[in-house]
Amino acid sequence: MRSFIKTLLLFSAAISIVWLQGCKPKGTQSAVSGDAAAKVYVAPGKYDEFYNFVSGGFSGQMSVYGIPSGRLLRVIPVFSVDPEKGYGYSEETKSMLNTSHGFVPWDDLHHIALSETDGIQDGRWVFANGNNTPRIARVDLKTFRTAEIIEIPNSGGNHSSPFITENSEYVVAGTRFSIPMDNSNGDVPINTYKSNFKGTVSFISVDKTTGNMNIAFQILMPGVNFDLARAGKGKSHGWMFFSCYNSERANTLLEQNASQKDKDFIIAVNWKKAEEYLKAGKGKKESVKYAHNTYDEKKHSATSVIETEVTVLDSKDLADMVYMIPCPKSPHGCDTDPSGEYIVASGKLAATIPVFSFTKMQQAIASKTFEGEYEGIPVLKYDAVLYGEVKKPGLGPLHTEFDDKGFAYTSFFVSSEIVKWNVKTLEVVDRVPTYYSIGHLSVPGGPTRKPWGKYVIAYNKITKDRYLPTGPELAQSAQLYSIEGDKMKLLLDFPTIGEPHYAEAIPAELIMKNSQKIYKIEENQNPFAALGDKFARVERKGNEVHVYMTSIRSHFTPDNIEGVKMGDIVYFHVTNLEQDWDMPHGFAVKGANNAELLVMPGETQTLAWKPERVGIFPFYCTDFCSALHQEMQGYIRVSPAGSNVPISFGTGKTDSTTVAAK
Ligand code: RUQ
Ligand code: CUA
Repeated sequence: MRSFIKTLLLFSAAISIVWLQGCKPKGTQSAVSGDAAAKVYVAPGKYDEFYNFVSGGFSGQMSVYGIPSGRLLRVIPVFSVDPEKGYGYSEETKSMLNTSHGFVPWDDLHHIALSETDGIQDGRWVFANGNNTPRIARVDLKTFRTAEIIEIPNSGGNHSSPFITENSEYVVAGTRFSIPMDNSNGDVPINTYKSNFKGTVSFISVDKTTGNMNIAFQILMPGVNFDLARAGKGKSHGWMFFSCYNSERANTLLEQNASQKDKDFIIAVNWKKAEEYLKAGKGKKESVKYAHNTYDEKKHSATSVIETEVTVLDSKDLADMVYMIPCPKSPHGCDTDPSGEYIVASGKLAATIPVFSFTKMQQAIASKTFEGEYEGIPVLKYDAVLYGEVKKPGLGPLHTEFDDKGFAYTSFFVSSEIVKWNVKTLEVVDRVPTYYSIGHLSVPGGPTRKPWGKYVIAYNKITKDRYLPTGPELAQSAQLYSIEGDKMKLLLDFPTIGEPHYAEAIPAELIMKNSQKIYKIEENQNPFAALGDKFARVERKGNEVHVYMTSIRSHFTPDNIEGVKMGDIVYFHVTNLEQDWDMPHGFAVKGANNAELLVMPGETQTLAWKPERVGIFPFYCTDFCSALHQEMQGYIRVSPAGSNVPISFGTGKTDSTTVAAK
């Protein structure tokens, strides 16, 4: 995608020069009609109709917007540390970012998948991929917090991920880079790519009740690059469709070398068949290493386990499990329509959009209408599977979403537009410009069996002149269009966090009713909790000093602490005793090489601090919690190593029980 993007950026640079010379798409301003403001206006105190979960790209986070207002509601830390929330900094959350490579505090989050039941969004979880160090995360939509992260072995660049099946049986991940398998000798010349490098697609099961993920199996694939995917639905439930590029299997200058062939592939995987093979013991257990991190909502802490085995099914040995469909020029998006009959492949360098038919694919498989084999996998005849082509739709098609009225919406990077077409007749019925260079797009419920329709949102790669300039880097931008009428209508621009890729939108009522307000103090099982002021204390264990601290409006207990010495590590275990919605307390101490804690009502979080000098160190609450928030503060005294200051602590003690250091 990178080098492709580069090529396209050259294109679009040329296009933007044209713009600068006065050929700006017509109506940059006038594209917005008179009633647009009323359509996106959500009065103060009123709620938006949809939540929009937007990937943060290289920010590694996910952000949540209200639609139609475009108001930012929350940034959920997923793969990157977040000092604002203490995520990845508190002792309880550090393990969430553990991997087989150790602590990895950043990633590149591209795709969002909301959980589904019967092919309809159910509002329970949202999944996201870590592109760089292959991982999938699950965010719990009761708390809007990352609940689990699983690393994916035998993978490099987890781009084709995560894509969810109709009943959330699996979240599925395809490797972008083919690589030597983890259990092989990876120390091989790069130019032995064709013999040593392989691809995999991973099926990660999702527990129906808890949402817990497990790698059920991987399928070993030829060494191509997997780009995107979609699950079948309805009649095609049980199948997964992946787009791939680099069928040339080039290992250098892919920009040219992976664009040699006229066609790459959509790879169709019959995962029900794969399940049969798995049951029949056809999988091979391979030793690998990957981290599996889960956050316990009762203990308020994460644990990381390193798993050591994965079951692999080989696509070339197991018949009737994997088929390839030729697809013009470097397909990117691969999307299935709400009925599950049509598979839309967007070849980013192609001039048409091929639409494949699931029924025809089944017939072609039954009649063995193959045009050959690719690495031992049958290749179906293009014409035998093709339903039809959308002719001259635009330049650089990337992704397609669907509405509830039989229309598809495809994003075009190079020609900067959204094109609406009829899924049955393949006729283009409308097009609107985007500002500028759209990547993904999202219709509420667009990837499911039941799109909610109403809007399409564009996530653009380039912003240029849309907002006040902010130096060399500009906010990337989303644009909201109404799709209620025959014509798409631009309603609103709103800036986004990081670089948005895919996003999903869901009716707010499916999530808000389940939203958690507090952590119940009586359910707090954090081993370091102090469940009341009377349990607040300071204990020394060798060179560790454990401060069991409570916070409630507007003081800490204890707020005066002495007896810490140089060489000690101090653990502040802060329990927020509040049981009111929206009443977090923060905690920060001067000089900490760390971040703050932001502790939710009823929760316990721990900050580790290694003082690096002798003296008095103030600490305070960082979250404005009451009129006396500024009074919510305290001191901790650090004495030289070997001094005889005993541990002492208190709140509201004015007569000193402590002694001066000698
Ligand atoms: S990709 S702009 Cu990383 Cu989803 Cu298509
Ligand atoms: Cu607690 Cu401010």
